[in-house]
Formats: sequence, C-alpha cells, structure tokens
Amino acid sequence: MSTSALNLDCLFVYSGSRAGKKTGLPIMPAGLLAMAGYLGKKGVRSAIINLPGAARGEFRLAELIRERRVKLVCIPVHWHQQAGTALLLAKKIKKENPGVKIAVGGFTASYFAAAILEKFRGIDFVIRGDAEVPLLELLRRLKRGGADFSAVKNLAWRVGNGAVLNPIGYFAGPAMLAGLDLTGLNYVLNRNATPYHGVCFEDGMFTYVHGRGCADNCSACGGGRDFQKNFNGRPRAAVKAPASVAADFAKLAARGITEIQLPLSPLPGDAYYVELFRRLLEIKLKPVLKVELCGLPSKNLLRWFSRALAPGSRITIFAGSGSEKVRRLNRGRFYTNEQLIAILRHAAGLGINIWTGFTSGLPFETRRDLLATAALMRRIKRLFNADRAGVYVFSLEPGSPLFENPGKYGITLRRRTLEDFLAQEGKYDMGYSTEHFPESEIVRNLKFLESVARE
Ligand code: B12
Ligand code: SF4
Repeated sequence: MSTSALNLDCLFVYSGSRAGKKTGLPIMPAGLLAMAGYLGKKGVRSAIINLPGAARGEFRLAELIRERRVKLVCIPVHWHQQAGTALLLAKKIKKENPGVKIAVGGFTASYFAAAILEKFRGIDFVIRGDAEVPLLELLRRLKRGGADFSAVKNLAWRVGNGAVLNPIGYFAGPAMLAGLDLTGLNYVLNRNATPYHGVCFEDGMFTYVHGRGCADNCSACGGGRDFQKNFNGRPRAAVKAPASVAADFAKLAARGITEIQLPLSPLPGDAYYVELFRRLLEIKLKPVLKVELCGLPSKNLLRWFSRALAPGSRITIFAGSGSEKVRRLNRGRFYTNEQLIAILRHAAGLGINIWTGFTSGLPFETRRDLLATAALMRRIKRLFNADRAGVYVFSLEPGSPLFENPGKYGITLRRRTLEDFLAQEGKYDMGYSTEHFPESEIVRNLKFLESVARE
C-alpha cells in the first residue's frame, strides 16, 4: 500500500549517528519494520524514514509532520553510539512542531528510560523493551485524547517533573514473532530503500533478525540474558519458526533481495539452523546467507550449510580472545582453539568461508593473552591463506554484565551515566580500564591486533 498522500498516525525516523552526514551507523533497527508492519495490520498508518540513507534534501521533516498530521514521532535511541544524534533530532522536531508527541525506544532508551525523561523535556514517552503492542496501545490512547497512560505496558512517561515507569508486561514470544513479517518494508519512504550500506542493509545484505534475546550472558555484551531480563523485560530468548523464516526469505527473493545476513545467534546448538536449511531446500530457495555465530558450528551444520545455500554464503564466528582462559571467563559458548581450527579446516574442505572475529580489552586479559590472540590470528591466516581473522572493537555497552558488576570482572568504569555515553567520541573511546590494562593500552592493543589482521 502506498502511504504517500495519507495522514500518518505514527512516523518512525532513524537518525544514524551524526545528523546531516551519510556516514555513521546507517542501518536502522530491524524492529522498525516489525512495528510498522504490525501497526499496519491493526489499521494504524505509519511510515519509516532512514535519514542517513536519504538523498540530500529528500525529506523536509517539519513540513511532512505538519502536512500529514503526524500524531507521534518515534525515534530509535537503540545503539548508544547514535543516542546523542537521536536525542538532538527529537529536540529539533519538537521545536519545529511543538504539537507533535515524541516517543523513543530501543536498547539504550530502555536502559536509561528515567534519565531520558528527566533530562530531555521534548521527549514525551519511552517504550522499554519490545514495543509492538505498547505502541499500538499508546497510539489508541493518544487518538482518544487521553492523558492517563498508566495502563500502557512497557511505557515510561512524565508526570509533573518525575518519570513514571509502567511495568513491562509485553515481550514478543514465538507466536507473536510468527505473525511479524516484512510488510513493514512497504512503509519505508526512502526513495532508495536498498543501498549497499544502510536502511536495513549491511554490505549489500539484508539484515534479517530471526529472533529476540539470547540464552547466554557474555561479559561485554549489552544484549545478553540478564540485560534482556532486567531492562527489556524479556524472560527468555525467542526465535521465529524456521518455516516462517524461510517464507520471509521467499518474499525477500520476490523483491529481488537474495543476499541475507542472520546477525543474531540467540540459542546455543545447531538444531535451529539445520531446520532452517532443511526448509529452504524444501521450498527450493537458495539465498546467499551470512550466518553470524557466537558459538562453534558442528560438522552437521556445515554439511547442511553447503547443501542448502548459494555460493558466496559464509559464516562468521566471534571467538573474542585467542586465549582459552580469557574465552572461558568471558564468553557463554566455550570451545578450545584446537576445536576452532578443526572446524575451520572442515569448512575449508567443504568450500565454506568462515571469518573469525577477535578483540582485546576483555576482563582478565594479560599481555600474554593478547599475544596468544595475535598468534591464533596469524595461525588462522597462515593455514587458510586468506583474510579470515578480523578485529572487533567492543566499547562499553550499557547493561552488559561487566557494566553492571565491574568489581566481579576487575573493571574500572569511566563511563556510567547517560551523559557519559552521550559525550563519547569515536570508535576507540573505550570508557573503561581492566586490572591489567589502562584504557590507552587497550586501544594500543586493539590497533596492534588490527595491524596483525592486515599483515
Ligand atoms: C542484530 C544485531 C545487529 C544487526 C542489526 C540489524 C538491524 N537492522 O537491526 C547489525 C549486525 C547490523 C548490528 C550492528 C550494530 N550493533 Co548490534 N546487535 C544485534 C543483536 C545481535 C540483536 C538485536 C536484536 O535482537 N534485535 C531484534 C529486533 C527485531 O529488535 P529491535 O530492532 O531491537 O527493535 C525492538 C526493540 O528494541 C524496540 N525498539 C527499537 N527501536 C525502537 C524505536 C522506538 C521509537 C520504539 C518505540 C521501540 C524501538 O522495539 C522493537 C520491536 O519490538 C544485539 C545483541 C543481542 N543479542 O541482543 C546486538 C546489539 C544490539 N548491537 C550492538 C551494537 C553496539 C551494534 C553496533 C553499533 C556495532 C558497531 N560498533 O558498529 C552496530 C550498529 C550498526 C548500524 N546501526 O549501522 C549492541 C548495542 C548496545 C547498546 N545499548 O548500544 C548489542 C546489544 C550487542 C553488544 N555489542 O552489546 N547489530
Ligand atoms: S555475545 Fe552472543 S552469545 Fe554472548 S550474550 Fe551476546 S548475543 Fe548472546
């Protein structure tokens, strides 16, 4: 359905990380598609704008909000690296359109809900955790002209000068996920909704999120089990049934999208992926898939992978450290270096590319552990004769186990509050030091590993 001429109840605007620039976190949260699709099925009109993916001058927000009588503007404050730009955007929109209500949501907003409402007067609501049902309830209440929002699940709102946090009573479980499809794509207003990098694409691949939450609790991750429970109100990880994921892939293929990335690895074990690949074979669909895993794939999974997917498909494994001690102390899904090499060898035999990701700055890491990481990266590059070992910079994530319990991990936090996160600068602004390394040395270590990756 075209949304071009109709009034809009709700407008989602993703800011990216720096207003007015095309660089910087151009991919919007997948949840925007889920929410817009859900609202559409309930007869509520919404549209999505991805600002970093827009051509210069493509959107004049103030006019669009006025002309299409938008009631609620929804701005993701999801990744802490884009929270500052998002909050500035909210302020600008409120100034230009004082009558419009503004809601924010996403992981960072869920963590800092009270602080956002207290410090940013232009923001009327924060929705914590999953938002499909709470957003619908909020929009219905706004339409009726109500001012009491105490019954809206997951909502945080302002009463007087204080923030009221309603209980979290909604999270998307498997049944809900099965009903959330990709119709949200119809509501994206960007003229070029399929850029190489941006809107919902990374390196030309559609970022398809097949579930929510995680069964594990890795020390540096801000989306693990405890974060989800304590700040998103999610009691357990949930995945969308493989058959309905395969059906979504078929719908993407019908739109000409055949390169897809699965960037979430919520459950340990292989059963889910094997079932998905079996379903794809059944419907004779062979996408190019990039599967990102937090654990090690089994030989069985690799066999199905090579049968079901198109050439160019690949796997990434985030191994963290080359030191087994550090991996064991920080990562939920443990494996030894020899098990990792054996699986890489097996994959190479089947013609499957696996990319491994490493980092430095994890708790308990010593200089010796850092050198073990460099040695493992070099070994992988030597054995598999390719750029297969890369570096990921894990800056401090709000709500991660090490953020919540720095003493347990021997960490000293420099960044704690919302203001601290808004003031961060750039990729290497770590925000913490470990018992073995001051912050400047963590950065040096990361750059050292990056130079190893380039060797
Ligand atoms: C999938 C994923 C990605 C995908 C995202 C695909 C996409 N289009 O969303 C990719 C690989 C692209 C990605 C990239 C990054 N990610 Co990421 N990612 C994840 C992961 C594994 C799962 C997230 C998830 O479950 N999404 C489920 C979808 C459907 O839900 P959703 O989009 O969040 O939306 C729901 C709610 O959050 C909420 N919501 C979201 N936005 C809004 C807005 C409003 C207004 C409202 C009301 C509600 C709302 O409602 C939605 C529907 O219910 C988590 C780890 C984890 N296990 O959770 C890390 C995680 C979210 N990512 C993280 C980070 C840091 C990043 C990067 C910034 C890394 C980097 N340095 O580059 C980039 C950002 C890239 C960009 N924007 O261009 C951190 C975020 C921590 C934080 N609080 O900021 C996490 C927690 C991992 C970690 N390192 O700790 N990521
Ligand atoms: S890193 Fe992966 S396995 Fe670990 S908590 Fe985060 S999403 Fe889960």
